Amino acid sequence: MRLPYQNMKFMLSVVRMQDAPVDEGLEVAFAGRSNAGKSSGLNVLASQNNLARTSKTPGRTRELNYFEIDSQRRIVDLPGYGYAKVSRQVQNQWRGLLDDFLQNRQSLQGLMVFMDIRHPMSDYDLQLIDWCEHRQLPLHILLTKADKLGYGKAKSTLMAIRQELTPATMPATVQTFSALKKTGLDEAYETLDHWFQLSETDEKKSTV
Ligand SMILES: Nc1nc2c(ncn2[C@@H]2O[C@H](COP(=O)(O)OP(=O)(O)O)[C@@H](O)[C@H]2O)c(=O)[nH]1
Ligand SMILES: [Mg+2]
Repeated sequence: MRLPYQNMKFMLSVVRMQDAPVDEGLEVAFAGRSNAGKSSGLNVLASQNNLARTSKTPGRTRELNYFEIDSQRRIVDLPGYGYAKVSRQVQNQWRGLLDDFLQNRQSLQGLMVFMDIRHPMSDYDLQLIDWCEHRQLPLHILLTKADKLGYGKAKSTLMAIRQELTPATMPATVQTFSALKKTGLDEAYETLDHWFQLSETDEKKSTV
């Protein structure tokens, strides 16, 4: 367990930015295709089993889901994308919401992009990276479900993605992660602490 993330609470879901929490304080967005492992990642980072609904039925989420860490810090789970089962109209709605969010949200400190390590850098992922580049917003990629690959293959995928990020002009980092095996947690926390402006001394680790 790790403070302050274990204090995370669900705040609200919104389908329009007008309904989002006041654009103050510090916000970090979790993004990625449906089924990439965002909800599982969020649950593990918060040390809570049912904070974010994990689902074997992909593509359900059509809202921005807000989670509060403390009065100044929030995580927002962005709508997934990449499954063709929804209509073009619904896809356009998601796209409009994401555009609005990514272009205008002032409290946004960084984007964590979740990618299944077996299928990284989809078109959608590349668009998210472009958004970061455009806004000069820090990017951190979690290569999820690393337990699905052997060590060597996971490592070579990590190196290849790191190489692909070298031309980026914003801060851009990448790591391997497994919600199942709980690996890569410390690296993810370090990035979050940095974006949430939690200094070394504020950072409290619980041994419970
Ligand atoms: N093996 C493995 N499966 C995972 C891991 N993380 C998520 N999954 C599975 O991947 C599926 C999608 O996960 P979910 O967190 O709902 O993805 P989301 O759509 O991005 O929120 C679920 O069946 C999870 O159990 C992981 O680290 N390892
Ligand atoms: Mg989810």
